Amino acid sequence: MTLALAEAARGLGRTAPNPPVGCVIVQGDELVGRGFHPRAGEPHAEVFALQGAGERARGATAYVTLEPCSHHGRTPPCADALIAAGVRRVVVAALDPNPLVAGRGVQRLRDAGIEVTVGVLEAGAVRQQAGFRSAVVRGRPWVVAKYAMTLDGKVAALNEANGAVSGPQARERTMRWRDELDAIAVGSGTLGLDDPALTTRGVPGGRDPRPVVFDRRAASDPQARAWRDGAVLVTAPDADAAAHEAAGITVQRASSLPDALSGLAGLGIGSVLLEGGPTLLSAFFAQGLVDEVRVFVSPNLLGAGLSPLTGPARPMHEAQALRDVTVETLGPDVLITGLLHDI
Ligand code: AOF
Ligand code: ZN
Repeated sequence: MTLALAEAARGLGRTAPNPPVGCVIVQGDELVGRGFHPRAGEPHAEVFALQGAGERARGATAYVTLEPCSHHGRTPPCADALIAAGVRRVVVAALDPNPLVAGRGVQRLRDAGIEVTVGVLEAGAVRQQAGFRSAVVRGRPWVVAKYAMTLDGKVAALNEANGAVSGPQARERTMRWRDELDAIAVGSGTLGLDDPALTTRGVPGGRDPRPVVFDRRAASDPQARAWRDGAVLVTAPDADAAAHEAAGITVQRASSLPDALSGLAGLGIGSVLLEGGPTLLSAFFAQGLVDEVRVFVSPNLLGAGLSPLTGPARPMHEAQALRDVTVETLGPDVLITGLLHDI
């Protein structure tokens, strides 16, 4: 299953609105087939793994990171393909929350006499599928807030737009996240100050996330670098976005952040990397819309500067505590991650 999860990871950031899924097929102690779902509309992981295995799938065990599908979507049911290939046992990491599947895939395999085990490395699979599962179950994307701060808790110097807080390894890690998440979101303040490219750089075979700009008044420059193909402007219902529309930008109108997030899920966005700035981050945190936090802490001091969050303030006993916390050193920087919601 670890291999199947590694296969699935190759599709991260490329499969929305579908999940990243991996499959390996084992005959005796030999790995005879492997595959992953490359993108929506293309065959599922099981199909590629079965193709690789050929006749050696007969009597074999298939490890799949998601319950094999039982429905005819853009592609035919994987459960039927596994049955037709003569697979003897199927090991599944997590059930598919898609109401069209939801246990029916496993049932169909069992009805055909196949031995099925569910729940192997489930937590890792569910985390890997967070974007898909969040969109299906909650109707909104999985939101990952990311920032880098100094040892005195500042994300930028005063009156200075650019200037990196953290080192090259932290930057490299951020680029990997951009490659793996469906969209990258910033507020209009960041767009105006930094004119960020919001692209993935230095990741071999990397692809760019969909830029999403939260700009309530639609006052941002429609010529900014973020407005490439697929970019989304999130703005108020009554904002004048004519210039953005004329520039071919997708305009998503919403009267609240939860509305905006459902709109993004409707556009097929399952996961969002929220990169700031402080106004947007604060609004998301205040409304309980951040699901996961990834923060770099760097060993330097500014004395004064911009804080990652601007409020509202909480008393200590109401501080938001992260779960499943990880701590990792990346060169001189420390990466702290954790969850605010379960998936
Ligand atoms: C699997 N293996 O590799 C994936 C699955 O439109 P379709 O045919 O691509 O079906 C999409 C749905 O299939 C998706 O919403 C999810 O429920 C499941 N994805 N299932 O057996 C895979 N990607
Ligand atoms: Zn399938």
